[in-house]
Amino acid sequence: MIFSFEGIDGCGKTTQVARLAERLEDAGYDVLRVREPGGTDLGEAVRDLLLDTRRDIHDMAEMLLFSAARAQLVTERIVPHVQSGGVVVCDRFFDSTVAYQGGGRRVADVAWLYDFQRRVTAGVEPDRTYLVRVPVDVAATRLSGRIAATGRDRMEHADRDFWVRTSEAYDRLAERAAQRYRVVDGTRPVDDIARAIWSDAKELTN
Ligand code: Z5A
Repeated sequence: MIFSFEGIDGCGKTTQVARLAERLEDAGYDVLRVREPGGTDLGEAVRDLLLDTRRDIHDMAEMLLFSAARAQLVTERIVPHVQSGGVVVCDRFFDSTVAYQGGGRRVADVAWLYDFQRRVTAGVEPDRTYLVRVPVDVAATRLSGRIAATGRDRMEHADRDFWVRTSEAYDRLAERAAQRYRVVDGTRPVDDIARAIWSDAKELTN
């Protein structure tokens, strides 16, 4: 069983990834929690490349780097864990590339990119994806404290239109893959969101 969490930066998905992973562990599941890009030696090195503000990365190269990190993560960690009966909770998965590089950067046709991602993961896809949805300005406000403290990473230098396009791309993905997606209102209190997600996840794992 694979769960993924999606949404624009600052939507609160990492908070919810931790909550769901805890609930699953308490219920006795063997849980692998991973983030993208990252989760493997190669993936963490690619993450450093992608987020480093000193690097000028072409949009197509960016898309391929996110995809390369994902291919490694799927083969090295996700597939073995699922095969041994465990549950995987992903902080982002291939929908991030479709939304950010397809919708935000407009690097390639979204339908083509979606299809390409199925090849990157050799057909592995989440059983459930939670889209934590917040308005772009709410997300920006939430991130402002961290940005003031540590500065923006390379991806966070994009302008507001990029975030709006990315957010809209997520909405289209959630419509297109409605069976897999559940959209949650990320402006609600953390505990309420966690409860709604657990109620759905519990059903799915039973
Ligand atoms: N990216 C891409 O372009 N293509 C891809 O294929 C992939 C990724 C895989 C990864 O950055 C960047 O790479 C990201 C997308 C891009 N870039 N951008 N820009 P990352 O891994 O460093 O970060 P992230 O995944 O985007 O987000 P994050 O920093 O982990 O934040 P979050 O998961 O959205 O939110 P959070 O950490 O749970 O919460 C943010 C703040 O809000 C924090 O202060 C919380 O306490 C607060 N919070 C959380 N929930 C609530 C609620 N419900 N109410 C009020 N406040 C809340």
